[in-house]
Amino acid sequence: MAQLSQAMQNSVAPDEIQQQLAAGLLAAHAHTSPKYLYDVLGSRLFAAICELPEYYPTRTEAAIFTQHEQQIAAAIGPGSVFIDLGAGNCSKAARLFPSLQPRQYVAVDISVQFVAEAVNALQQQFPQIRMTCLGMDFSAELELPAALDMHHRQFFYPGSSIGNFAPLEALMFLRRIRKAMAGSQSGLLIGVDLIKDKAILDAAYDDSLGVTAAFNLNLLHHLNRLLDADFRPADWRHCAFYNSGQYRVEMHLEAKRELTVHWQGGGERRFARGERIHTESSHKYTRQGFIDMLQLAGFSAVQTWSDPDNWFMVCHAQAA
Ligand code: AVI
Repeated sequence: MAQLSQAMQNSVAPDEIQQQLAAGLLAAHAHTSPKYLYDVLGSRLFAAICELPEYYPTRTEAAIFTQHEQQIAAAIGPGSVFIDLGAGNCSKAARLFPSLQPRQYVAVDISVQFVAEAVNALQQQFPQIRMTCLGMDFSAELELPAALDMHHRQFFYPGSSIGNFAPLEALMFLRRIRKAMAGSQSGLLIGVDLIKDKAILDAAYDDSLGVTAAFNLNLLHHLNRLLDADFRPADWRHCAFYNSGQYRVEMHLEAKRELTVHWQGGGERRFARGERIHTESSHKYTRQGFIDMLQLAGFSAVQTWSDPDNWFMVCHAQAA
């Protein structure tokens, strides 16, 4: 059985979560952190997004892994402690196990319930790999158990999740990962979405089946639970577009009519018709721009692999 370490949950205390959420909702431009998109249903909806024809990042990244598997495995080397940040259903890491042959797999995710189920199933398939599961909001702080071997730590951050940080936050996050690599032979394998045509990006975040819309609107159910709020998803519409000036896709929820939302402790906010809550940004990079960021964060020997259209990039970087 995978070792499940719920005690490692270092997410902020419920009061603090409520204060942060209320502050975001009361800001002039209302906003929420994208991490709240991932309750259990949100994680399942995101897994469905990854299957959509319009959502190219998952399949493009998977094709890059397949095409360059041997070179990636050579960059990482066998016997690593493979630390999967935002592991979700663990399928991306599991695909690489036969070529990477890690000695230990550490699946880290904010949604501990979701990841624990996946790790337990995976352990049956790969009994030779020691598996650990950590429930942790690693976007805020990356504190790994002291017992975890320092040597040959290889962090895995696929799917261009780095894009959900603003560029300065992304740099700080990469620095935190770099700091967690005190031992020798450590590195980072990361997937990054690249700048491309607006029409392709718009479709990827506003698909024809409405799965991304459901993913975005489900945030309101999660907020209702976290804040004891009275959001009604039917009053809101999904809105997503590429902002070419900021090199990012933005996701918003837009009020269909004038309304007031209330939450516990007497909090409330009036939204005019058409007013929005900014729920996620997904930043896109150039190849060189991202390599520069890795180097600024203290990494070196960056290797990159891409698809023929240069839509997506996988990088491996070593701890300098
Ligand atoms: C998890 N993350 C990289 C996804 C993205 O593309 O920014 C989340 C997502 N949001 C809407 N579709 C997918």
